[in-house]
Amino acid sequence: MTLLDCAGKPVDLHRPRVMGILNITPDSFSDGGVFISRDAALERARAMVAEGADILDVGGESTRPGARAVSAQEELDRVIPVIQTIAAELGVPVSVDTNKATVMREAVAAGAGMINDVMALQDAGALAAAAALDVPVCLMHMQGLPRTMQQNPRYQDVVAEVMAFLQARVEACLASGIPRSRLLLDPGFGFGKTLRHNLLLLRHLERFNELRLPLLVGISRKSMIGAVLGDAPVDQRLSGGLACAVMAVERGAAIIRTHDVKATADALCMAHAVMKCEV
Ligand code: 9MG
Repeated sequence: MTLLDCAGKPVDLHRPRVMGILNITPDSFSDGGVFISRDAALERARAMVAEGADILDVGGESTRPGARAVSAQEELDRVIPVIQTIAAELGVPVSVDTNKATVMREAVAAGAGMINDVMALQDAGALAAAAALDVPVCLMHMQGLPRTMQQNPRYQDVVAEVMAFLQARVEACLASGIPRSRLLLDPGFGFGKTLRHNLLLLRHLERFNELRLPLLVGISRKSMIGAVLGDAPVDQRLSGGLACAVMAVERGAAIIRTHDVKATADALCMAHAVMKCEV
């Protein structure tokens, strides 16, 4: 499966694609808790598209370790006006980053063409909501919940366990009427994983190809990069993120979710040129 139909906006996965992150959350912008306006979000979205974003992922609830949950209404108030505006004005598909059934429905009605769910449709009503919406869904693995997930993550074999979880979620989707052609998988870097778990997942990412679904990977600016680079602060993690992005596409990742669109698009373009060059 190499073509995603995101509500009429196709994404061809014959080459690695870039998903730009547009977080509409107070802790995502250093603005003292004031949400970005619709205009500012549109400007940022336009800039990411100009830099090479193939999809924009709009989220209204932070999933960082320790983040507090927000109500569905709060999330709707944050994301719906932004999705309406950018879906109407820009040619690229908009993905909604949510685990709530109501937000999925309203976001798709507002123009979103994809669902990115870090809870892999496990929340109440999410499977049924996604089944009723004709858009691709990214199922991500997480051990625990964002508030506590980094307290003591444990696995016997992280790669096998994450794969088994994703396979079980694929089966749940199929049983609910979501076809394979609408599914993507994500091992969930940083979600209930130690540094070693994250490194093992990236090193062995090609094993996930056994599940025969497109892989989405998000490592951009995450703490695993900071840890490897000697406590590098968030604004010093770009090179590490690019190295991880290239390793991920070499191992089969189809989409890289990132804050740093231009640099990632260039790195993936270079990696793809090397990967497709044959004697
Ligand atoms: C919302 N979000 C934050 N990190 C993410 C990741 O690694 N993957 C996906 N699919 N979503 C993420």
